[in-house]
Amino acid sequence: MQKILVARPIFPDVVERLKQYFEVDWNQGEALSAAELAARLADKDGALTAGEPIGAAAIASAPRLRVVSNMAVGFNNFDMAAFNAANVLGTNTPDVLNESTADFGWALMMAAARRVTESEHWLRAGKWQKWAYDSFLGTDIYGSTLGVIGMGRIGQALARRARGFNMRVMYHNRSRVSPQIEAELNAEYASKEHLLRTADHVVLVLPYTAENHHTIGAAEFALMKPSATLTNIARGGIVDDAALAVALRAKRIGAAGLDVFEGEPSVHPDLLTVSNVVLTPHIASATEATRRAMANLAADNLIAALGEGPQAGNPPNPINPEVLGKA
Ligand code: 8YV
Repeated sequence: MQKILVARPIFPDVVERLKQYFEVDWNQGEALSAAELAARLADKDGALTAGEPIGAAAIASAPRLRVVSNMAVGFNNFDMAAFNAANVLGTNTPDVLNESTADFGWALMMAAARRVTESEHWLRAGKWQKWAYDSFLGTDIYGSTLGVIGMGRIGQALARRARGFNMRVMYHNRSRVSPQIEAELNAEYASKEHLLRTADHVVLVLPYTAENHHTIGAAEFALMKPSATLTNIARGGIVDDAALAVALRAKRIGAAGLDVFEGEPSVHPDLLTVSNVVLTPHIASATEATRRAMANLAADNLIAALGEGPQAGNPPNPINPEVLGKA
């Protein structure tokens, strides 16, 4: 039997499925250090990860390794050059999380714009003595302008929901989406600068790459409307969190909603002391149904890539299909 590592706790029934095909080494404890991960990969043919960094050192420690299946759509934790050099396949879990993640983008954006968590903390602290005309004034969503940066599958799902809020939709992306999709979403392409100047609510849904590290920082906040909100459901590192805390505290922008952070699970301490930001612990895809679908798809990819099961040899979501069959 081939051997696999499941690098972290996931749904036990999905691990049971994997056990039908493989000898499974399941880490049910704390996150593995890089050294522990390398040691546990040494005799493995495949691995299931969910954000664990897999780079040249981890791959070098695993001479038998043929596939690493990430339970996530984002795969910035994989060093794809190292995967390609060693003919290791990477797989991810696109599509199954589009709608839940888009829903959560709206939840964060609306909570930030309408000061939901900030006012709740105030209420819980026993500070609600009377109604006041100027208590927790926020920014309207209905009839406003949505600016989506990153118009991939999740960005499109998010933009599609704007119709019910009678919003103007602008987007910025590496390349324009098709005229059909623009028409369906009623979305206009804009430069990043024009979008930042114009949008009332900016939402980040782009993949993290080395090129877009801190692509939203002090210079970008200076372009935005003072009432605008910024929502990040993409990746930490795209936003300069220290500069964001400064902009929020100075009311340079109105509010922010953040589900992802540079260096998470650590959160920049300055963000923790700013009131006009909603902070959540990377849960945009976290519904029971979606996380199950992601786990099962990650298992499907692993099983198929290692030549087992009904899709043997044809994993549904190869990131670097060019290495298939080479290992
Ligand atoms: C994952 C995500 O839950 O899919 C992604 O890229 O950010 C989340 O849905 C997280 O990355 C853990 O794997």
